[in-house]
Amino acid sequence: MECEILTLFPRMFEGPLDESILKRARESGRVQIRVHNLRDFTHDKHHVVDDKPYGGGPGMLMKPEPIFEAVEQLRRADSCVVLMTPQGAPFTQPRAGEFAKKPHLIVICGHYEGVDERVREALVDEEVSIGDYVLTNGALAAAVVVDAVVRLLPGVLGDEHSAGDDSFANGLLEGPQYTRPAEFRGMRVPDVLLSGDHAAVAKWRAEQARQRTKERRPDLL
Ligand code: JD8
Repeated sequence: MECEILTLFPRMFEGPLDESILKRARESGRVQIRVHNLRDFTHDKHHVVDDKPYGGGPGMLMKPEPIFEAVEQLRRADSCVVLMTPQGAPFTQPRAGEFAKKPHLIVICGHYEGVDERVREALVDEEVSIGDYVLTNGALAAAVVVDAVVRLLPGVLGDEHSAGDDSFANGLLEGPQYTRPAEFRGMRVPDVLLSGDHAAVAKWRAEQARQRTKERRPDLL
């Protein structure tokens, strides 16, 4: 997969995309992620990317020209153009799976109070939001989307932890998990996990997952 990120704050992506599994995915060539500064797509002397909203109101909007310039320069016939916005459809695991099938993603991070509506009308295929809380801009949201998508690409996760085992992959939360020691400060690991009975372990885990989901996220059942 190839992925272009359009932002006014390219450095906000340096940490998240350069560590751990995403770092290995990039180094192995399974994904190419390029972060572009929208300011580089301006032509005026002061590289202006924002302007006041018509009709008045607080704050500034992103001007359409730099975003159009960037998308028109980067897009191909097979591109999917995604806009991060609080008004977008909820970004969910099924949606991550759909994005993972696209050969080319262009993710536009909004900034300021948002983007000129003509960006949506003319350029954007999908508008998504990562949740019902207010971020200062779309950059961290875009990093979340890219993380969730890249780990689903073939070969990115080793088979030690395949994406099939995840919470949400089966629509349930994961139950409790333990590692050594078998007793820690008087707290024991459940006997079934030490029993070596794989069928009993699977049954226990399924029960625990269901119970935890019922308690914490009944909306998922
Ligand atoms: C894009 C600007 C901030 C939004 C005024 C200042 C996503 N789940 C999410 N929460 N917030 C965002 C998000 C916030 C953004 C932008 C995404 C661009 N802002 C603005 C409107 C109200 N603040 C998001 N995805």
